[in-house]
Amino acid sequence: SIKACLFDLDGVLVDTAKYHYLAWKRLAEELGFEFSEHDNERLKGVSRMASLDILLSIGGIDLDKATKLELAERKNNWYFEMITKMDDSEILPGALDFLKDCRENGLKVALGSASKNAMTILNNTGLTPYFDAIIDGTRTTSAKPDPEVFTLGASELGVLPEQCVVFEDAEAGIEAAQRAGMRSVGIGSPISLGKANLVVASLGEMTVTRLQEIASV
Ligand code: B16
Ligand code: MG
Repeated sequence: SIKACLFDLDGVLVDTAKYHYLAWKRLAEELGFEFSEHDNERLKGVSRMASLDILLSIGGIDLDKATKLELAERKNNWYFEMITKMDDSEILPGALDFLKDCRENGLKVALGSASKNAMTILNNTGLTPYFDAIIDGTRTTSAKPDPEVFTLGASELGVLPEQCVVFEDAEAGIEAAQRAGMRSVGIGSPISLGKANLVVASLGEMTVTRLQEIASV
């Protein structure tokens, strides 16, 4: 049976994509090109430096490593300024209730995020106490679709991969779950997340009962 739930952060528990977008857009404008919300979809779930590479390819700009590190840091400073103002009103619909439901039913809960800013976001939204383990971008060396973030989460919780369900909004995250040998629930559209065991529009559609149903497939 299912013993643990592993949650992605951006797009599953909170919507920080809008802040990432504003900060990347500002950087693009300073570099002299437009960056649309449609372009921003390509950055979801992707690490900071990989995101910058995608952004620069959209602008047709080639830069050396040192300049790229400097630009990534500037983007992050703008982003950080925005997330320090976050509060619990920015938790996505159904997320808090489902986290509580998990804990009340004795399930272990972990975070599996690519973000190096995860702790700031969890603390500002008051979500930190809901987690038994927190694996974020400061603790991993390989990005999703590599399974590292989830494998580490399961081992820290003391559960087996087949006892875990991963909640993800990004295709790369669903692939990471599969490579880790875990079941997955996609949050968003069945078109892009079709490989998940179940796809829901938001965590508002999830219950622990529904979770155990996934375990039988
Ligand atoms: P940072 P997740 C990801 O969070 C975001 O979806 C992605 O857009 C971002 O580039 C990445 O974190 C790194 O974030 O710059 O804060 O380290 O979806 O894995 O929770
Ligand atoms: Mg995400």
